[in-house]
Amino acid sequence: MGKTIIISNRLPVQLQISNGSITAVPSVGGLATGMKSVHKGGDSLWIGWSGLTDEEIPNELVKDIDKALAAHGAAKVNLSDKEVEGFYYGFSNRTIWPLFHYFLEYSEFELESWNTYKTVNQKFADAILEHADNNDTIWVHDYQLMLVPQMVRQKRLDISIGFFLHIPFPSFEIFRTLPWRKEILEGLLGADLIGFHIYDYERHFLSSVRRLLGLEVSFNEIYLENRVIKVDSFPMGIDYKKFHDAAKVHENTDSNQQSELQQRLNQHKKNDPEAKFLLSIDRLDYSKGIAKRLNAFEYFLNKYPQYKEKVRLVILAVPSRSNVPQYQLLKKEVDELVGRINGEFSTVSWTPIWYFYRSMPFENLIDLYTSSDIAWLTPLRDGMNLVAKEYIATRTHKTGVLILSEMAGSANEMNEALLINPNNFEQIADALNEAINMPIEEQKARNEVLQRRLERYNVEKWANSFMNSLQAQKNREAYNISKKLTDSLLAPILKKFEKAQKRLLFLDYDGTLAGFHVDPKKASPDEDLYRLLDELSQQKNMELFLVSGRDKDTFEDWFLHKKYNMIVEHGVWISRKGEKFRMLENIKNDWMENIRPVLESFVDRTPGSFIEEKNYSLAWHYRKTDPDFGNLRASELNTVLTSLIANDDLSVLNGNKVMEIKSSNVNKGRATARVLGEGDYDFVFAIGDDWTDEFMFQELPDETVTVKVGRQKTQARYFLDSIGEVRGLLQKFVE
Ligand code: GDG
Repeated sequence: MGKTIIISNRLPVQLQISNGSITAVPSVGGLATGMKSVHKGGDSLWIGWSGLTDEEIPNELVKDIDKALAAHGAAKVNLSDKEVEGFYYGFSNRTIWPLFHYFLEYSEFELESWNTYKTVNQKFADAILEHADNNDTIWVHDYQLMLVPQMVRQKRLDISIGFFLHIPFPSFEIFRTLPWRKEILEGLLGADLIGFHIYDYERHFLSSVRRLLGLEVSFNEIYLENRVIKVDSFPMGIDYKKFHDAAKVHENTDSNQQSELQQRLNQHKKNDPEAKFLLSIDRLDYSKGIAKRLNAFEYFLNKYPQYKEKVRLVILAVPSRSNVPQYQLLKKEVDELVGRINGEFSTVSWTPIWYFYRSMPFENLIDLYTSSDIAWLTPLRDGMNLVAKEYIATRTHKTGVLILSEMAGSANEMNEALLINPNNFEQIADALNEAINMPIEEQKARNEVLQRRLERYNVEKWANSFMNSLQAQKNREAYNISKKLTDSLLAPILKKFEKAQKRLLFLDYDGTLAGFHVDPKKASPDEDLYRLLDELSQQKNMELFLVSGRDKDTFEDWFLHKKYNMIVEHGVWISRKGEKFRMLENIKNDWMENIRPVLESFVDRTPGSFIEEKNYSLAWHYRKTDPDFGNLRASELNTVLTSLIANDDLSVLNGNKVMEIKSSNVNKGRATARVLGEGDYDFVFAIGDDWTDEFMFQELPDETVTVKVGRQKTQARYFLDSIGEVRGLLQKFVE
């Protein structure tokens, strides 16, 4: 097994330069801890920016820095002041961050910072390429590096790449406003596995992929020409043990050994044992809803005045991105709000809000968590929110109440918390009241469940389950029954073909020999295809059949003059060597009168869809409709039809963006097996791309060479990735 390469904007170590020498100190952030099990020893490398720009690093220290980083299994990407400005403060934090958190009005679309984002992403990709071998596994983190997967993929087709997004992926309606939306999606699609915190983000992403790139998505898989990408949700956990153990140590520390902060907190508790501490901890970021929370606090104090002098709100706001104007404005707003509310409600013995604008050491964080009766977290949008999880982990006696915004990803797994809508002040005030009065037994019952879950699905589990899923994706091809028809697998087949006395070829048309067109009538054969089919069908000892679901008139137009053998309408009609079509199966079409109005009602309600009328079947096409809506309507139609046709000999075929209703007696499998039975063939070959071709793969005898176009599940023995590859293969039969 190869090594693992982790890539994130920042390295998990902090560089400190003092007195001309350099030290690298590991950082303690969630990601660094979470990745511990993945980033271990000599078989892993972490690539990222060191936090110092080119201008800040003295020339004579460059080598020392590399050495210091290497000791932590890390390598740096060099960035200039200007690059950090355009890439990090610019595109990442003035375009993507606000947009992905639904702050459309804060999102700036600047061509120059987009260009810097591309340049810097390329730098990260180059750093990976410099270190990566083909059997390595690459894990790219977060919104700053969304183009990296594709940049690496271009150079290394077979390398395994995973991507995890730590922030929300917005709904299509928001995402579509980004001028470079396609480039971002294509960048991400370089990965084999794309992970999100929760299913909603996954669903939004898949919807954008379908609508903006028009790619085929089936459940949580995206089908590209030559690869399948898996999309899944992996809710990030915390290092539960670290927080829980720290809280236990804290509990057993003598009061005179405790931090100054803790001693002050104790003092306040002693003065008024009934008073409650409410805590909120966030980076000072507009997505965290700090200003709204302050307004809600004011609302609460007015609605429940009995809590004046009885509750204290402790706000720890960690400085963040202070180069970005929106953050400077927010700082001002929060300063003013705290001042105004404290001015309005303070008494000589009580200040309602304690506001800390700074970062605190871990020890003080634990002081705050363990001393607070209620954690009150109200992000307007938050990918996950780890603070909520950390608070619960430190509650060693299982007391304490968590009030959490339903807009945080963590709300999905923390149903036992009091979940609120951060815009609903009435609800928030009532939740605070409920939390203050919640019986101890209820607090314990809720936290018991929460703790068990957090302990089980901790951050290490998160990292491992992502890596396992990435590995499984890599192995997928190996386990697939259907194998890619490579040159080495093809060689013995060609030999058999050459030696054969009588060959029979069944070729599906749409999606196999020719591409799809929104208007099926326009997908007519090109000159190259005619030439290829001419050469094939004129070979000695060769019977070639085009096998299609298409109507006989179209195939008559396109191919009758060529005298190719044809089976159309899934096996209703057959024509050999230019003869007129005759019926292969004796079937009725009187049912069509009843079914047509049903389809028409779906056409009326589904813009872009239409009915294709064949002699013995009806097809409802929805390739031109909005993809999500089309799929929805298709499953609705399926339900309606299934109940309608229960007693007739009819079946519904779900093809590629088409649903076809036809007699159950007819399918490509039955038709081809019949043809096969009429001769004595020693080489049989069948190829097709969709569900209707599976009938051939099933019915034809085992020794048939069956080939599926595309990587969806199939009964075929082999698969090819594209129409180009199909034609290449047929060309080899000619040669
Ligand atoms: C992004 C997404 C997603 C905070 N103040 C101090 C301090 N912290 C630590 C907390 C916690 C972390 O910082 C904050 O994590 P969050 O998850 O709450 O938020 P973001 O920073 O916005 O993180 C978020 C996360 O990525 C992971 O995927 O959950 O949605 O926005 O661990 O403890 N630590 C110390 N001093 C502080 O003053 N030592």
